[in-house]
Amino acid sequence: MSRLSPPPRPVAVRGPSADAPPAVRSFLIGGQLHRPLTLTVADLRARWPQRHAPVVFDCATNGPQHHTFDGPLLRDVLDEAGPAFDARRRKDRSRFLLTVTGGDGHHTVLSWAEIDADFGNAPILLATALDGEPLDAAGSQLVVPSDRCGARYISAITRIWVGPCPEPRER
Ligand SMILES: Nc1nc2c(c(=O)[nH]1)N[C@H]1C(S)=C(S)[C@@H](COP(=O)(O)O)O[C@H]1N2
Ligand SMILES: [Mo]
Repeated sequence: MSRLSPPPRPVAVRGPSADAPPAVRSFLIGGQLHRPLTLTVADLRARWPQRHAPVVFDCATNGPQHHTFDGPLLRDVLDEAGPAFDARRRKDRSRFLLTVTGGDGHHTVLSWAEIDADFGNAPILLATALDGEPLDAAGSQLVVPSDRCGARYISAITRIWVGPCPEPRER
């Protein structure tokens, strides 16, 4: 064993991205769609009309949260992706589901009917800004103004899946 201690490590270890611009997060919209999409927050801002939503939601651990969000309607974005249902048939649309997944794996389920103008017509957003701060680096966040609780406000969205509910069968 050497009595010499190992040479000190360099104090400031600069990663390869130290001088690079922050990574631009993109997320996937896939599933049973005619036109799957890969989008950034900048795309969400540039390609669809923006809504503004002051919201309050309750968190089981932190209590009530007050925020404002900006961003397009989830329905408008998904309309461009083209879910593989017959858009003229309400019963066909009413069988579709969505999952929204965050960067930490937290994910939630919505039904198509929640956002469909013929059913729940909920103004659910894909946020481009939180309290006026752009979400380009953090990633988009799901905004569910009609929810009392914050658990579906999925942040750092990485993936949205759209597809039909499997046909229920008797055991
Ligand atoms: N990706 C991701 N999004 C999430 C969560 C999470 O754990 N992961 N927690 C949810 C919950 S429980 C709440 S109340 C809201 C707000 O949480 P925050 O106050 O910690 O931001 O974010 C929601 N979005
Ligand atoms: Mo929460």
